[in-house]
Amino acid sequence: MSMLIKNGLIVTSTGRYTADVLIKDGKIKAIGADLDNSAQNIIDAKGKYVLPGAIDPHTHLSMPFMGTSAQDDYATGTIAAACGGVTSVIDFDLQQKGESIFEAVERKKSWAEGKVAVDYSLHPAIMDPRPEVIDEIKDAILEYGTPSFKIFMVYDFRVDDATMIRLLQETKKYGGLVQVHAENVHIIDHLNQEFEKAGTLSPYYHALSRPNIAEEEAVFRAAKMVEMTDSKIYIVHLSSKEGLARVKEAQDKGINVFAETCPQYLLLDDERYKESGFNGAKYVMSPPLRTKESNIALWDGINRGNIQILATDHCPFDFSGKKDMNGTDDYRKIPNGAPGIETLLMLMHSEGVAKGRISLEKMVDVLSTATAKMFGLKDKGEIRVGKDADIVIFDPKQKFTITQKKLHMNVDYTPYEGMEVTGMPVEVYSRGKKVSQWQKDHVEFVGEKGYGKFVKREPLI
Ligand code: DUC
Ligand code: ZN
Ligand code: ZN
Repeated sequence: MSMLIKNGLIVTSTGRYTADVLIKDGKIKAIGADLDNSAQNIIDAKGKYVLPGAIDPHTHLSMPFMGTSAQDDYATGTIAAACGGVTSVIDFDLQQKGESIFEAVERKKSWAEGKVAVDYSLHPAIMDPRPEVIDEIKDAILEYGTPSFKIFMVYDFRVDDATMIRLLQETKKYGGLVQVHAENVHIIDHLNQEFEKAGTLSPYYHALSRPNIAEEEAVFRAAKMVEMTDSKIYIVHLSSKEGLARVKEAQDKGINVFAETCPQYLLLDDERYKESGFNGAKYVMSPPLRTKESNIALWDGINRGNIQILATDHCPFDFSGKKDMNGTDDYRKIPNGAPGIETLLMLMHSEGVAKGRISLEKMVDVLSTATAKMFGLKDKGEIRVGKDADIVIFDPKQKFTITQKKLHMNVDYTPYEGMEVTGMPVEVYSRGKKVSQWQKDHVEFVGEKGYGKFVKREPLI
């Protein structure tokens, strides 16, 4: 099967140029001017961008959490991904008590089988750090193809600082990476108790219970452990100006601290918790939305290179039935999380590139190229000969008004309802196979459940 994409503007992390792209057997075979027109399928991409598919390295598909489960499974979540121009996901795989890492990886792979519509990998989350599990880190990096490991500094399943140090040392030996959800649990516990005593438990207090300083302190502490072990760490969903300042401070000292942020921390702020009725629950996620000051600081952090990656933290729960299941009188019982996988690329283009906050090349870097490098996806992340043909044909002029009705995520709301975006993915390819297509006023899934493959990642050296 061969395909030729003609006349598109190819965008890389460092530049852009007009050329044709020849695809054979799922790979990019040639890039150049006036390439062989004998391909079976010829697509004219004049006036469009030819982008590498976005990679979302932070999703929680079907994750059991707070008495329920994140609603998108591998089918609905990756169909939504495909429709949004996301052609790879790296999903969190929460180790259960008593499980080995291998068992956790195999369990989650079995959930994906026959369902997953785009390629995927897994980050094991270490939640039961028995000595034999720490010893298994080597095999996870070198054999299972899962070289990055999530840990939480909060929640009941958090790891303590000593475990974190051991994990940093162990991952360093073999080319692994620790990813950390950085919030200080004691600050949060204390404020939860104060708000309980005062009877102030509406959604807005979720944000007040997890102040910027809780993130700042945890980022600082994590960075100190990295300094001590001469290792490296990746801060997931960095949300605050203060947390960013600690990331930058560490980086300026030559400490290997990397960071990711998400569209919600760039585009939304804590005023959302004050929406009428119980609407604020839609934005109950951890860390919470911050102020506009943090939004601005994070855009700056991307442009200065302190934040290397954009991800979604896609973790959807219905507003009716899940968010309000137990939490109408108590923010602590509202399942934490929000949908975002399908809106990642359109928001970053419209709010980022079209509004002049980031360049097109920066967008490609933080959504694809840097992500593939950070996480060892050697065949992904670039429009380059030899790479997988994971390609988004993107129309920078196509308008779309975001509404959950026209999206595919298995949830009853989007935080961006009613927002008009400029620029949409109009054709999306995964290893050369078309998986989604713009049709009149929305994107339709045209791929196949079960087509996606588990991608074994490389050690991260
Ligand atoms: N935060 C969320 O909001 N949801 C999933 C897990 C997390 O850390
Ligand atoms: Zn988290
Ligand atoms: Zn998360």
